[in-house]
Amino acid sequence: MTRILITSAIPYINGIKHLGNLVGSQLPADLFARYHRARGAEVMFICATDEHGTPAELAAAKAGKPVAEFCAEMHEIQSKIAEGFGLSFDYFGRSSSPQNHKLTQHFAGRLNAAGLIEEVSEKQVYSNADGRFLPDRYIEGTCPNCGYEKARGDQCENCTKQLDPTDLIDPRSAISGSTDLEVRETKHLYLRQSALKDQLDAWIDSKTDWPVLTTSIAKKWLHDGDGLQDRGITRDLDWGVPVKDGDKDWPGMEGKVFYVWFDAPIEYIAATKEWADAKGGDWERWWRTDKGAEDVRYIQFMGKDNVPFHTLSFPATIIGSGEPWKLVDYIKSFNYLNYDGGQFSTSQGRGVFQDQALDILPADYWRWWLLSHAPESSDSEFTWEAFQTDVNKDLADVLGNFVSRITKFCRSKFGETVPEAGPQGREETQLIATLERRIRAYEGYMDAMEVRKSAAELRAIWVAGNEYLQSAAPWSMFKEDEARAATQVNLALNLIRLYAVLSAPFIPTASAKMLSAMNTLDTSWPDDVPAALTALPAGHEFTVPDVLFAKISDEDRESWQERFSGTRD
Ligand code: B3M
Ligand code: ZN
Repeated sequence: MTRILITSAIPYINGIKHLGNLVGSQLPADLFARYHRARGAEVMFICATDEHGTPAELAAAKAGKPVAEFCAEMHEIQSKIAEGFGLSFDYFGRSSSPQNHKLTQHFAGRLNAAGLIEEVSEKQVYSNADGRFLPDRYIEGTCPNCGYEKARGDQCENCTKQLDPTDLIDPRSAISGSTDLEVRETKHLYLRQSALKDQLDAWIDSKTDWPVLTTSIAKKWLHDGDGLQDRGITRDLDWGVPVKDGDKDWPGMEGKVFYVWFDAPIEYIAATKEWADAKGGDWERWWRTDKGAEDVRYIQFMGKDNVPFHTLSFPATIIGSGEPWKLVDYIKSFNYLNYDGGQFSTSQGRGVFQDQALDILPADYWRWWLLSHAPESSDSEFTWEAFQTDVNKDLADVLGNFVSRITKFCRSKFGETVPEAGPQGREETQLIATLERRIRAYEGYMDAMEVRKSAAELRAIWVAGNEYLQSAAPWSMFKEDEARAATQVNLALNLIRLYAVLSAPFIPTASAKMLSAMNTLDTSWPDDVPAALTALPAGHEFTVPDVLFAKISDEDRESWQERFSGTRD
């Protein structure tokens, strides 16, 4: 049996995420996890909250809570929201877990033993007003690479360049805004990524099937300027994984913690151990190539700003450890989703946040729209008009209408029972040929993780059924040839089950409703399309479902547009 390990970038704990975060990692990861499970693969789908670093400290301070308490609460909130969107994680871990502390310290110990850690006495920004060193995100300033004025000390979100705080031009404290900063001496650990440059370069070169968005970002950081730089992996913070050399203390590193981007990807592994500890499974057969993971296919999902860490830094940790850990096989990365002419922004509270989205509409509406507009080849844009138009057309007019029309018609003429099918005519043969071609194309796009093309193909599969119904018109046929109408209805009712199975990765709730209305537990994949269309035999009872998708009215659209035009506090 095929085994597929899927990880989604782990969202920061600092607050509720917007829809852009959802479509850039967790949602497509869920799409493929559900698809591969439906195709019979054994899937391990892992996500977690990213709880360390300055984002967590800053958010906890803003909420007036101790950081550990803030993280525990926010983890619960994010976990409920993920459930609300139907994200089918096998485990939703926490990077602050004891498992991750231990594993992170273990990797640091291995890297040190391999001579890949350097102790560097460096100058760091100290804020006199705040009475502390200001790492990463505690400092804002102008990006030396692109001139963006709100670059953070760890990375410029405009041009994706990884930065060190001292690189910033005109730096200021993100805590107090103070510019009374001075540079002081402090000791830190560096991961000697440069020593692994050739290995990483060859590894990236071997990934000829990766999206260009992924490899071009990796190549840029490998070759631009002076090439791949060593990275500081420790910080002067209280909250985080204490710096240790395996299980031994690290002289001179007392009171320091590992940098959040060092421990966050390790959490993919640690969360699988959290899963094993909580549920009693074997985590090593997913992660250790000496313990069964050599035949696992490992796929990561993330937004483009996370790519440098996943193509270079995390692989450097894995390769540098000298241990047989599983390396990623495929990295699917995404551009940004914009909001109504600007950017979604967590810090500025701009756009629609995940809790608000679920407040106004069921998850499937969002899942369908976001996935069918996934920012794959370029940034894409959410507008309320497009959302209303597409959802009404695809979900209500095409799929919803198909289901409601045929179940109601059958009820009125044959009762809530699948009628007898006679010999098929030319229209049925044509429909089945179209479905076969399109279903194989859909599988091809899903296997290739082409999100938009998969959605377009699924839509076309729905449309084919609607067109068939339109031209077969059993409601007219019934008057002249009842047996022929029965054949058409039999086929169309079977098509509802088929649609439920094919659509479940995109719209799991509606699919479950369709299956339950069709009174079947048969979710088998249509490897053989004609056979799949006889799954519900004559005499099989069903019920007419409630409306699957209500249309979004102009009034609703306008009121949401108004409500989400400003910023959230
Ligand atoms: N938390 C950034 C983000 O949420 C970061 C991802 C970590 S993946 C190991 O976009
Ligand atoms: Zn920049």
